[in-house]
Amino acid sequence: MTLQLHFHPLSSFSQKVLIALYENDTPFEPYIVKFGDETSRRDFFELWPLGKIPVLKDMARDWMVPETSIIIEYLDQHYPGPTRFIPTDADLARRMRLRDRFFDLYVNGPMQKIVTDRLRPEGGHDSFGVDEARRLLSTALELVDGAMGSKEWAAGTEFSMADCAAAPALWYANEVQPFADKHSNAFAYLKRLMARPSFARALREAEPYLAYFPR
Ligand SMILES: N[C@@H](CCC(=O)N[C@@H](CS)C(=O)NCC(=O)O)C(=O)O
Repeated sequence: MTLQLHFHPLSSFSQKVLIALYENDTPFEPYIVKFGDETSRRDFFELWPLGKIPVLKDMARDWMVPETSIIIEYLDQHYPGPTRFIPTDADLARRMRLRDRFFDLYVNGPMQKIVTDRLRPEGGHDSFGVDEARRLLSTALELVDGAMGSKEWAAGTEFSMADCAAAPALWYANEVQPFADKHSNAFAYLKRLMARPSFARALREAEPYLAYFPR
């Protein structure tokens, strides 16, 4: 098969790319990266020394593509389908990219900080960093709530790359800092994302691994 995705079903950034692939029924060969398995870990670090999943490999074009936003732009350019992820208008595209960055950096980022701190060994916790992450996440959720009162999707009326970023980021954020009561617009947006078949499928596929999520 032309496309290979190196990923893990539980990983929020992997889900961001899975949504893009499932939106357009883009065929790909799945390679699950198991960081706890020495061989799998070594193989993946050989492919991408930074060790961040997911990574897309395009065997037909001989390209290795890391970084979720770059992967989705690559898919949009070389494997387009009915759902387009980048608006054609340059100003709208830039605004959409800002939202994609927002969800990656200010929702997914602090959410990951909170989750990964739970996995640290006794004595290795970073409570200052976690408090800071919680404050950043609260501000970000407040901004999402304000923005989503009048919009269906992050960039307006069309589903885009920013929604691929938002879906797993908000889903996991709601696990670590439930926001249904405080931010009803943001929560209604999360519900719309969860009803989207592409994200519903990614969530279903993550279910068998949820026991590994540190609650
Ligand atoms: N900026 C990267 C972030 C990817 C990322 O942080 N992936 C996490 C999983 S959700 C990861 O690989 N974590 C493993 C680690 O940091 O050791 C992207 O957009 O692809």
